Amino acid sequence: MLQKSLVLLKPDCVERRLMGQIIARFEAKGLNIVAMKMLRVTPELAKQHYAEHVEKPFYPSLEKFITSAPIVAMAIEGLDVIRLIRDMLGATNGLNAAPGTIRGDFSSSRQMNLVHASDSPESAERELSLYFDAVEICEHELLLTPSLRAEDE
Ligand code: 3AN
Repeated sequence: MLQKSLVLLKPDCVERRLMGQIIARFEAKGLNIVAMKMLRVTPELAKQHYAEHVEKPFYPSLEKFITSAPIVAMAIEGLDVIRLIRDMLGATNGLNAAPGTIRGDFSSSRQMNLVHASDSPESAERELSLYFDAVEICEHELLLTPSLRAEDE
């Protein structure tokens, strides 16, 4: 099933100059980046994005981190892409993430885990609308799609 996921390259990713390497992994996998922008998350946006965590004791530290430097927001499209990107990221805590995953290869932290990605179709829809207007999504089919998967996949 063709889906879109909201992916954020977090402040640690931008500061550590890992943006290119991580975007390259999504491209190499054959996923389609259909929107991308750099922005600074405001405390208001942080509270909306992390609505499920706002009441938790670690929230102030999480908000301080996510607002500390610019991030890059992307909408990435592909078959089963919500699960697929979560698998590519690995476990939330970089210390537990399997080698070969993005966090497993680049992060040793629970908070500074480099990348966020939507965890369900419902959160993808909610999160995409927080970061992008509908007109900012550049719907296009890659010309090389026939080289990436069969017509019936
Ligand atoms: P993921 O980014 O894998 O979806 P979430 O949504 O569970 O993980 O957590 C988002 C962020 O909230 C984490 N990157 C981390 O900074 C923070 N966080 C989550 N759980 C905890 C916790 N138990 N203690 C401290 N921080 C946490």
